[in-house]
Amino acid sequence: MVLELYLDLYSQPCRSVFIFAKKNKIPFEFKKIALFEGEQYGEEFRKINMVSKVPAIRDGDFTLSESVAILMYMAEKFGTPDHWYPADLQKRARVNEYLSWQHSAIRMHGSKVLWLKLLIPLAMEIEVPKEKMDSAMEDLDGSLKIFEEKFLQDRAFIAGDKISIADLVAIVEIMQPFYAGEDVFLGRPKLAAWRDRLKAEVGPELFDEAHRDIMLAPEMAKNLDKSKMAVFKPRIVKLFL
Ligand SMILES: N[C@@H](CCC(=O)N[C@@H](CS)C(=O)NCC(=O)O)C(=O)O
Repeated sequence: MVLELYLDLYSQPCRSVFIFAKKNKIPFEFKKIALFEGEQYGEEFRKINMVSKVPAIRDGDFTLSESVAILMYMAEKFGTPDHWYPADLQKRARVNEYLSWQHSAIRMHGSKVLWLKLLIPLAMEIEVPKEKMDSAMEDLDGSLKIFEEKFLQDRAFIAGDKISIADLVAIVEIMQPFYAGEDVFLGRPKLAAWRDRLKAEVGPELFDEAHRDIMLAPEMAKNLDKSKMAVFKPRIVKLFL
């Protein structure tokens, strides 16, 4: 049975899993879980991931959620080139360090900007107070500064001169506010050069294929059937407003 990947490419952790699997020619079946259609809450998907979140995978009778765990599982199971998740103790620790930090930093701050800038005002039709947006941008700026100064420094990639799963996890999150209309690369030449190196390494076609949905997020947010957001509204308002 081929590996099943349950994904929606609007979701940033799904994009890292998708890019990694495709780049490494891991055979898989793409099982789309349309988040804005609420498909994550269906009984069938709950059997794969009872917390109703993507990405998730099924490998025979084994299921797994959490993008970081999935990336590590695929790297180990399919024996991908060492640089993705290096065996060297300290290089691996460098990758793990970033993966441990990002959840409550770049991930949280980048997706908050997307929700405040696009989905809350356009898809939920709730006005976002300016101070909320300013504060979200301040948090994102702070995380990006740490990313450049601590995690990237003068290296080509997070773990050194080769790309790793940490870089994939980072870029997909950073593209979220970018496609919401915040040019986070402007005035950050180091970050922009890293993005360009990463895109060249992954391959621009694959990079763009993974980002095709989120690239069109502003249009999607405008045209989305507003009733579909009702299921997310209480949680999103509590989290971000
Ligand atoms: N920590 C998880 C986060 C997964 C997650 O939050 N997925 C979101 C999309 S980015 C989701 O499926 N949300 C659906 C929902 O909450 O209804 C990971 O890295 O995989």
